Amino acid sequence: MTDQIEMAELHGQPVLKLQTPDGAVALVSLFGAQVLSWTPAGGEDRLYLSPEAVFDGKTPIRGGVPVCFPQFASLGPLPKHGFARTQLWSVTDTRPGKDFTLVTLRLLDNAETRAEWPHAFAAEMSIAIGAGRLDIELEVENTGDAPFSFTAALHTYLKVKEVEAARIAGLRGLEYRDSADGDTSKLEMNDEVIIDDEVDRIYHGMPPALLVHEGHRTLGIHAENLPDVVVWNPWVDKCATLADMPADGFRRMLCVEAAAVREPVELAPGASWWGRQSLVAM
Ligand code: TA6
Repeated sequence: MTDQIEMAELHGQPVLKLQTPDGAVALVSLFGAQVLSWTPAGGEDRLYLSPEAVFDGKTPIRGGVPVCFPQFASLGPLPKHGFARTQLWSVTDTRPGKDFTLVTLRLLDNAETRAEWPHAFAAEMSIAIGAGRLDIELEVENTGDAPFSFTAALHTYLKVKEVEAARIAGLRGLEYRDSADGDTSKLEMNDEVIIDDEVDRIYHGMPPALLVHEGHRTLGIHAENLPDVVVWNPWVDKCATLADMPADGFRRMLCVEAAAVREPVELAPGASWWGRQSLVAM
């Protein structure tokens, strides 16, 4: 393609390898339009990809940034997290810049998606890396003649050295739905959220500055049009039920996901919507 964007394979599945002139690298799977790896210039991979992830072109890939669309989790009639993560997307644009590299992938409704969700749509994922940042944008257009609604999330698996040492700052004062405690509604009272047990929460409100600290590293998360934040770690027992995670996998990951969940996005015929998540390595 170009020397900044190449087609490659990972475990037999097609991926795009993006590089910037200053040395940032990302891998994007065509299956799911899923970023699998992101290494800022001069840094280490900031995304967790399970060493036991399945690459068979059918099973959702455990790690990176799965795209949940048109349904988040099991909050609706569709299979968990919707079908975007198990569809093959096509590459529609590749843009190598002086200080960025961008690719765009597209998914159109087809017989499989219509069997689950009877709507005409065009979805695009634009993924861009710069020296220290990863920007992911999901755009959805209603190409049919009836309105539809959906929920969505960019289900980001952050890679951590030891999850108990990570601290999430910026959530204080937000109301959240605690899915690990019977979907009860709670208020976050802590300046920093730490993970020392199973956590499965949907925070309502994306703070202007959401930071994940771990040792000397910090990651900034910024989102537009994705007004919720999901925080998930399965901890010991749930992790043991996940066939594609090693027993200690929960210690190496922390999902912090920009999402649109509480208020489904409503799209009239011909209308479109976009939501963006940016990760900035500090
Ligand atoms: O984002 C949190 C969540 O909805 C959790 O409830 C958890 O099950 C996770 O997603 C992973 O889902 P998956 O279908 O990929 O195993």
